[in-house]
Amino acid sequence: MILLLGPSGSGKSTLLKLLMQDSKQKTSKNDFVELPATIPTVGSNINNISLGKRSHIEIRELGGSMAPIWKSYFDEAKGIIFVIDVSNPQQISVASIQLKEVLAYKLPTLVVLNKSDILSVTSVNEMKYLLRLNQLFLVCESYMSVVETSCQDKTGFQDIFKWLRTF
Ligand SMILES: Nc1nc2c(ncn2[C@@H]2O[C@H](COP(=O)(O)OP(=O)(O)OP(=O)(O)O)[C@@H](O)[C@H]2O)c(=O)[nH]1
Ligand SMILES: [Mg+2]
Repeated sequence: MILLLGPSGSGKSTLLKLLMQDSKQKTSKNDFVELPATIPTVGSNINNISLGKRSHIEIRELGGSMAPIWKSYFDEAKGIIFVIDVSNPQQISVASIQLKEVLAYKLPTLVVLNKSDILSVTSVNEMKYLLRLNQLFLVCESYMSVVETSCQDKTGFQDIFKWLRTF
């Protein structure tokens, strides 16, 4: 089981829905998609993602509002996808603190810089700087990967599938 974590509204449920759709029927990058409707996740949201050749992986989203009890799920997890909304500078300090807590578990972790399609006053590079991603990478390089994504045009989706196939 892979845990899908990150602050409220960063796009976890949206990503999960679209990954599931993509794993069923092949759509290509830059197919501009209408984002599926989501509501804030209360509790958790579990889905099986097919990875082809009869293999699949279970992904469990825990809503951002459940952050105080995320840690009770870490024992069962093989890896973590941590989703950050890079268009939201107001949430960056929360995201940064949560990410450090998550990385302390030393599980394979994919940091997803989502909503890269939205032009914000703070650029994606500035967000990376504010998250101290380079410094974190120096310490956590052996188990941490980073990908920029957009659920709007599926940027980065192939990299997420590639990471999932390493389990
Ligand atoms: N433009 C844009 N909007 C996105 C993207 N990903 C998600 N959204 C929107 O962001 C909002 C929140 O998305 P959710 O997937 O519900 O967020 P969540 O992380 O599951 O939130 P919680 O369950 O409350 O923790 C929705 O309106 C989505 O349509 C993206 O890549 N680009
Ligand atoms: Mg959700």
